Amino acid sequence: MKEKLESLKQEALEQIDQAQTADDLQSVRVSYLGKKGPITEVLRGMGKLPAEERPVVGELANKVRQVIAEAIDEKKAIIEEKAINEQLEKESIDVTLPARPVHVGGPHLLTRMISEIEDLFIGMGFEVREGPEVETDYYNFEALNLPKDHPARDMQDSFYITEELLMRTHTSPVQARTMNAYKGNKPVKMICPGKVYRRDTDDATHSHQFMQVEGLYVDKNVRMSDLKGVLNQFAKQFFGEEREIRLRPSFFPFTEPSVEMDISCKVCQGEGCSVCKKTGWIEILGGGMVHPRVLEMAGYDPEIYSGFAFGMGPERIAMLKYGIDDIRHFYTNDRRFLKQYHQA
Ligand code: 2U9
Repeated sequence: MKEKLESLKQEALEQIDQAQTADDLQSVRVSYLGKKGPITEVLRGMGKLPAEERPVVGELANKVRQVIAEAIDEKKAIIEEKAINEQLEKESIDVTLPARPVHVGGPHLLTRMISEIEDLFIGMGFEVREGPEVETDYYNFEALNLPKDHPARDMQDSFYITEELLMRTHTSPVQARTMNAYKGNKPVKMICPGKVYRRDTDDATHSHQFMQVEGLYVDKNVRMSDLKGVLNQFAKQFFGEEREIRLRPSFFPFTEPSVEMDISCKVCQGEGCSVCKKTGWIEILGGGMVHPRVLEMAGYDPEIYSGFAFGMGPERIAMLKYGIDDIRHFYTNDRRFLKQYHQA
């Protein structure tokens, strides 16, 4: 019996030694130490042994069982460690590889233009206000001296939602709403940047949706010279100290008199070139003294109050500043275009 146990032990240790996987070990465990295994069988058959041999064989069988179990546990730890090492080897990271580029976004060129314009006007005491993009016919047209029969109200020119509601065609309703809210008895000094909508066919210089920044200053004794001073300050700070401005007579229904402002051409210093169409001047905005009827409709007495207003298109300004030849670049989001104007 002793020899049998001894040879079982040797056999099991050899198989443990040869085991490659946790499964191999498990089958060794089942076949040698399981309920139907040879050691259990020896223990079961002890009853047939002479009484004096029983404790010796019993002790030996338990010892063999213990040796095999310990050998299995030891080998199991070795196999597990090997598996972990193999996995670590497989998953190791080459820290010397160059990192994948991270594409960092930044404010859109138009967003930057608008914040620069805002900063300059805030510096001159203007506040920034915003308003709804879906407007009533009253605030978009009527309150701005564009009566029912005015050609600008043609259904073909604006995106109407109902007879009374449309996508605003300019940001001027924000100014009209602000004056109304101030109830005709306090000064208004504001600019309003935002999106506007017109039913146009998109091409290099037209877009059915574009941006505007408009300004309004209403107070007692506001004059045309104040408009000229503010716009001159803006033009010099935005385009460069060396730029000159000039005002030309123009017409808008909401201002009287109305003007358009040009800046001297940077490319030819006023000599005349292809950029300024040989005039030496480039048009950048429109403005004028708020029409007395507009003041009146908003609750301001035109005998006491006067004001100036102006409007500009940030796309046009950016196109002039950076020589961009197509307004659609602002809206098609081609990263090759956008990233040229990224600023950290
Ligand atoms: C109120 C009264 C008057 C706003 C004005 C302009 C002249 C103007 C255009 C320039 C290019 C818009 O971006 S653009 O298409 N705007 O020329 N805008 S005066 O006048 C107002 C506004 C509100 C209550």
